[in-house]
Amino acid sequence: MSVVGIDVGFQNCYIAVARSGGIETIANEYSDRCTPACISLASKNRTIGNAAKSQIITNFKNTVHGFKKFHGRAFDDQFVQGEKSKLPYSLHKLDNGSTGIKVRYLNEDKVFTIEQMTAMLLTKLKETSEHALKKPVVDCVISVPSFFTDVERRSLMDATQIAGLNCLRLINDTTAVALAYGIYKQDLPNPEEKPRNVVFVDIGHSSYQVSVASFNKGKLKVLATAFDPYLGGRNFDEMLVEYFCEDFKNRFKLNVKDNPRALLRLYQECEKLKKLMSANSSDLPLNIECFMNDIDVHGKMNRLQFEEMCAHLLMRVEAPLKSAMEQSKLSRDEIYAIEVVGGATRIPATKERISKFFGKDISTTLNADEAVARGCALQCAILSPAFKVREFSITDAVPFPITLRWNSPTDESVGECEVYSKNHAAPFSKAITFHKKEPFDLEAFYSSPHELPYPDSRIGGYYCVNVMPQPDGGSSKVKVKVRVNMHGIFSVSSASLIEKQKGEAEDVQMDTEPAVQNEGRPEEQVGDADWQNDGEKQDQGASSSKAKSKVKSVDLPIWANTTRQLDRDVLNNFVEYEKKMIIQDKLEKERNDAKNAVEEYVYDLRDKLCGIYERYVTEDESNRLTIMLEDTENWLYEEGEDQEKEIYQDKLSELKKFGEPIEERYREHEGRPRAFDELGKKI
Ligand code: ATP
Ligand code: K
Ligand code: MG
Repeated sequence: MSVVGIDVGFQNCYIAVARSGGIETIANEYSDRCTPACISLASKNRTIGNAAKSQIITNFKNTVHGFKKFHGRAFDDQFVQGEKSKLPYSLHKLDNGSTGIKVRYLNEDKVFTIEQMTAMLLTKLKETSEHALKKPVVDCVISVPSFFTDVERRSLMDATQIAGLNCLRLINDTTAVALAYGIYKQDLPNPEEKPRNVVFVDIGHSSYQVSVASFNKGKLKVLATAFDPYLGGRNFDEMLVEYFCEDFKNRFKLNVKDNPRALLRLYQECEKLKKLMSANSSDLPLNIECFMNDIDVHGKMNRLQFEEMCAHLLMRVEAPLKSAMEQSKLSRDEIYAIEVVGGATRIPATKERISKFFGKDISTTLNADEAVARGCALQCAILSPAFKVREFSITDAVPFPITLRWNSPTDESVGECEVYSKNHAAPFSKAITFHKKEPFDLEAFYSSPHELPYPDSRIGGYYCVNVMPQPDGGSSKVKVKVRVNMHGIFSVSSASLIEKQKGEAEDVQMDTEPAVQNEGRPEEQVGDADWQNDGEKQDQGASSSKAKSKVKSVDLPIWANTTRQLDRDVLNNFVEYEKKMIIQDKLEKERNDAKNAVEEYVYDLRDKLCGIYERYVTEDESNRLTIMLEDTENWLYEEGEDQEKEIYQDKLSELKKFGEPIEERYREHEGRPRAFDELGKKI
């Protein structure tokens, strides 16, 4: 099994793998450890990552980026609508109401779902890791913002399936960072000692997350999480862009916002300027040649100006820190360290704000870009039976409280109960006992919609069927198991009818007050009603197993209806389509490689004809070949520009028929003394 951790960022993705030497962040084919979350669709193929990023301006309508937070969101969602006007590509409302992305692909208009877009990105990251590990990659752990709700997580899980990955765990960004921080620490307090409390801060391109975690030897527990899902580096870029749009309007009479290409260029330049300002407080120039209408523009900015301009953004740094600390019930002097990661924490003013809040220096002992991916790989290694890693238990926290509501069609007894409070340990299973004479409905939802960064608080509906009265006409005891699994996804995982055994005391529990007990046993899986690809084996953080009382239990089916999850058939179609696109990309790459091979051969042979081969060709031969090479070169720019792979291969063999005999003559001659040398050395 493969041990791979993937940080799927809004802007930047990183991969870490476990190799014999330990956890290693790997580079892609551009020797870059960062793969941009960017996909460019074209008439013959798609390009993903670095190559796609370079198409953002040239192919802006079909180059897709900044879509991570559309997962699980309806097209009419306020957030989606707000983003839509800022995107260079088009969004499209899908039949089921969710958000689609409309592009030109293979010379056709095509709408992809968000799951498909992320799957494309994952395909690329999968290939990069396969290349590094030199073996197929299926199992992995993927990071997710801690504030992602059930629907968003399910949507991301669908994407992993489309890409052919088996995601063992969706791990919260800050939890991955905490793991990367803690697992190698030799000096953590013993289990019976006071834990070490550390605050983790991750400010990325699109969002800001905070968590407080406590560490003892061999374990970490997330005490609290807080976030500003809409604050990240891109907000700072936007401020700069706004400023320069205004500036260029005044000084150059340019309407930048009317020109998508110019606007995209301005975004790129402003991001560069922002980064430069992190290292330099003096006036810095912003110059763009041939910006719009053949006009070169120039402007300047310094850090102080920038900070004033972004004061309202910087003010937002405090709230999540305050919230996380309040939830954790710790005082500031009980905090051992504040560890910051994520690109936007490099803005000096964000760091200052964090440091000021705690009244102490912040630590940057972790790699700001790679810590999330490394944490993911470590979690994958822990879950992998094939990989030895020190024992380390991770208890995460439920970010939003979850309530379960129930009712029966006829007896109209409605009741509800908060099954997971805020910051409840996760993953975690619970059992709830009902006394029912007939099938009943369960409905799960987030208890406090006002604090949810998502417009819909519903999680799912579940119908518990085959419930009948006892032979004596009394209520049956139905035990329903619910859980928040390894991915942070809620489910009603099973239901069973507990048949009363003789002598057992009559249970007096009321329907409206179900017994909620904590279960420490591993969960069995419900048939096809439930989430299929669940890597969870055993919940952590649960108490020890309870002694089983002497009862007979009969499994009951549950019909689950989870909001806005992809239909199995649709998902399978997407899996097939992704495979097709992978093949298409491969064929296109081979075709291009074949074309490049012809071109390279032409240049190489031409060079050598007047160089090292000169002594081995007659003048006649050389002239004939030179003409041939020139013809081929012209052909490549004309009718040969866009041909099938085989045509290029034929062209190359045709040239080689003439080129190779010369090469052989040359080798034979040049090779003789060398072979002799080598032989000489051996003796
Ligand atoms: P998210 O976590 O929101 O999904 P991400 O993981 O892709 O996004 P990161 O890679 O952590 O985001 O951070 C990218 C952001 O950090 C960008 O806005 C980038 O401009 C910013 N950034 C990177 N380096 C610097 C720097 N030296 N100074 C200021 N900002 C920087
Ligand atoms: K990242
Ligand atoms: Mg990130």
